[in-house]
Parts: sequence; C-alpha cells; structure tokens
Amino acid sequence: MRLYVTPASPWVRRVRVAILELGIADRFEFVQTKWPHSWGTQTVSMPADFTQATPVMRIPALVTDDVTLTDSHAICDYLNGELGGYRLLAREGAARWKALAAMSIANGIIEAQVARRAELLRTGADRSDDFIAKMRDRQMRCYAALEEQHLPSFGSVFDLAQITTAVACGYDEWRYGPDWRAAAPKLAAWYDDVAKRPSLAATAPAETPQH
Ligand SMILES: N[C@@H](CCC(=O)N[C@@H](CS)C(=O)NCC(=O)O)C(=O)O
Repeated sequence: MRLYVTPASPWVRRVRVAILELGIADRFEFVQTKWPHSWGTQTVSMPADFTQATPVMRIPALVTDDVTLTDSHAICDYLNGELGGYRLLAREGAARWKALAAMSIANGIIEAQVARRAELLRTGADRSDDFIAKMRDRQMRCYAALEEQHLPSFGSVFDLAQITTAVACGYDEWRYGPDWRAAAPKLAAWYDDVAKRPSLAATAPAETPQH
C-alpha cells in the first residue's frame, strides 16, 4: 500500500499515528510529497502518480490494490476496520458515537488550523486578519469543549479520538505556540503525557519540503 505524506500535515499525522499504534507500518510505502507555499491559494503542479491517484490533490491519500482513499477519515476507517479489528474505534454502539463526538471536535480544530495556515501564507491586503481570528477562536472553543466534555471519559486505549486530539494539540504547539494550553490546561497535561508515546514521538511535525 502506498501512502502519500508530509510531516507538516496533521491529517497525515493522525493516519501515521494510527498505523504505528496498530503495529502495521511495514505494510506501507510512505511517499514524501513536496509542496510550494503557494498551495494555500493556487493549484500547484504535482507528480503524475499523485494526480492520478487523487483528483482531490490533497494528502493523505492511500493507494491499495483494491481501493484508493483520498482523505484521512476514510483512511482511518479502513485501517481500523480492515486492518485493525476495530481496536481504534468501536464498530457500533454508544462507544462509537462517543468517540465520534470527540473526534468531530478534534477534526474541527485541525480544519481551523490548516485553514489558518493557508490564510497566513497569503501576503499583504489579500490576508484576512478577521478570518485568522475566527479560526483561532474556533480552535480555543474546541479545546475547552474537549477538556470539559470528553477528557474525563478518555479510556485506556489510545483510540482514534485520542489520536486526533493529540495530533491537534501537537500541531498547535508546533505551528502557533502554547496559546492553546490556556484554553484547556487539563487537556494540556494529558497531552504532555501521551506525547511521550512512540507513535507521537516518531511523527513529530516538521516543515514540508518545497519544490
Ligand atoms: N479532509 C481531508 C483534508 C486533507 C487536507 O486538507 N490536506 C492538506 C494538508 S494538511 C492538503 O493536502 N492541502 C493541499 C491543498 O489543499 O491543496 C483529510 O481529512 O484528509
């Protein structure tokens, strides 16, 4: 299986952490992608194998013998169900919906982080400070909600909800600094603990190579 990646992407990271948590990394070829900073506002040229694999032209994208999946949600579903025996997300029932409720909030943070990053890559009058502030507000609100509504019931399994939450925290810390910690100090303490897991340590964010 071929997985298109870059270490800067939190969407890629949640997939890579899930793969490591499941202990199935040897089944994947990881293809590093390169992106110019203009990705935020322009269609950029990418190698033919990538554009053939994904008309969406975003990462992560997973190519298997049977199916090509072009977003992290579908890929995590595939890893969990087809390769992971539902160890990272319950197949059905209350536990599934509880995890999806937390994951939706963490995904909301990541969407805001990436949109904010794209906006910050604009220059001059094109950049909207209002939009950047709106994304930041969403991030902070979501951290507070995760701390209040979901942290108390995080279980012993480092599941997809916890993985996605930790990836959101890690991206904020890397890209925007410790600002988020004030919105959710108990979540920050939880994050400091789980950040030591080998799956998170091995996937620390780093800048994407440019072309
Ligand atoms: N919903 C998608 C979002 C993927 C996404 O936005 N990936 C970013 C990198 S963090 C990307 O490839 N951006 C390039 C672009 O939008 O042109 C997922 O969950 O995989």
